[in-house]
Amino acid sequence: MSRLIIVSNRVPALGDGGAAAGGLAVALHAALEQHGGMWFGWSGENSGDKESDRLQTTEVGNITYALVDLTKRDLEEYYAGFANRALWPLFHYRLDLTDFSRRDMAGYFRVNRYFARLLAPLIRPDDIIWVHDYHLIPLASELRQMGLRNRMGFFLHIPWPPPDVLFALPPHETIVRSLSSYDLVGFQTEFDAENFAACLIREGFGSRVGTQVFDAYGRLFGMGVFPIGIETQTFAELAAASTSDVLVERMRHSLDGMQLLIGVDRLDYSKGLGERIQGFSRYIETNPASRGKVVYLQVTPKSRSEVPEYADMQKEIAELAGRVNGSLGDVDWTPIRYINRTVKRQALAGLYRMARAGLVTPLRDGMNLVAKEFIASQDPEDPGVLVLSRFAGAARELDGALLVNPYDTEDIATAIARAMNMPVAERIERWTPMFERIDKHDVMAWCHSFLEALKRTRVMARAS
Ligand code: ADQ
Repeated sequence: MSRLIIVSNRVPALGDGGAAAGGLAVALHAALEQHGGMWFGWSGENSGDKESDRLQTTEVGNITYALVDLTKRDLEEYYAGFANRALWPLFHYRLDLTDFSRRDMAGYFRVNRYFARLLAPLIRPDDIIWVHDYHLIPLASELRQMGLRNRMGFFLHIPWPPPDVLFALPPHETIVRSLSSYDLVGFQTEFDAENFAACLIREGFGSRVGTQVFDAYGRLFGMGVFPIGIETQTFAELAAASTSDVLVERMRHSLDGMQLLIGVDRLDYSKGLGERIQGFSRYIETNPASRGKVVYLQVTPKSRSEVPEYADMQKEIAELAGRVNGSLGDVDWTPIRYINRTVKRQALAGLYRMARAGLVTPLRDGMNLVAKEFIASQDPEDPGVLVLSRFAGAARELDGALLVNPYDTEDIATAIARAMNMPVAERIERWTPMFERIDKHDVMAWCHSFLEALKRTRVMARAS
């Protein structure tokens, strides 16, 4: 069997099967164990001004971890710069937040070339290479220029924008051309795949030569839709066993019979936190009977604090939650509990299960795993209701959720009211098919289907 080479910007902690890093890491570890192979990426270390070509390799069973440090400049330009201040906002349709620095752009391509230079000598001719996410789009074209002919796949975890948004990015053609160097490019939803095809075709960069096959820049390559899943059974089991968790017990005790609404998101402008808090506030204003009866818990670890937009938002959201509590709360009732910390998976599963409603209202999201984790964690006899943004990839699959427009405060408020008053029979009817779906299409199935498609793609591309 061919070895599998996984390349991602961050590599999860070694040797724990990825358990600490969540479902995606667990699934990729399982695939690596099955094939044998290597996980290559940034070590997470900043080497300051010191450039080094030193690879840190560790063997754990049949998996090699190959990590590289990046310099302060590399991190500023490649990671905090082009990846997180140009590609991330633009791919989430936020042209207003996109920074088109040419210096960062050059750094992004330079670091991809550097990764390729270190990776290429480690690759054997029949290895299969699977590259993850927007940080590493140019990797395959760099490897091809170094003469590698391996099967290479790419999966984009975030949305792909429509042509008019993408074309605002100065190097948009280089980005599209880079993707044509892969044999298979995978997206989360049909919408993303359609947007990508439209970008390719509208500017004449390439043409469709089969339902899922494109001809561009002298290469045939496949495209596919692979909605990512979670470890559904693990979450369901953790949730069912969570009554013994200390944090979950403390939460239950503190609720003292009040109903819980929950939101769990990294602190990121794509997650729609401000709009969600406004929607909750509107719900309380328009449903006076809910005062003193409900609590909204928002668990939000800080992320990417080195990017200025994130530091600003940190302040904005904390102030907004404080203002709503100040104007709506009472001496014995704080409507919003806003906490900036990570929570262990068992506790998270228990909190999801305790909640009458899960609020997942991103302005734009590739998939959104929290939506699926919330569904997986529910009590089948008394499930909570998912209030879900129509602009999350998960909305394509979770059709028993109450779908909302996350920009519309009234819509969020109305959906919360509906969720809080929904009879148990309707909750079960909505929840059951959603659970069955995410159980069948879990993260292991996702990983398997991408790899199977990647193994088939070249044969298909040649034949068409
Ligand atoms: P993210 O933008 O990080 O992922 P999401 O899919 O919601 O978004 O995943 C977040 C993960 O972090 C979840 O597993 C969640 O449980 C965890 N998490 C969040 N807050 C936490 C907290 N306070 N404590 C502990 N854990 C917490 C990107 C894309 C998504 C896509 C994923 C996977 O932006 O659209 O779904 O990749 O492809």
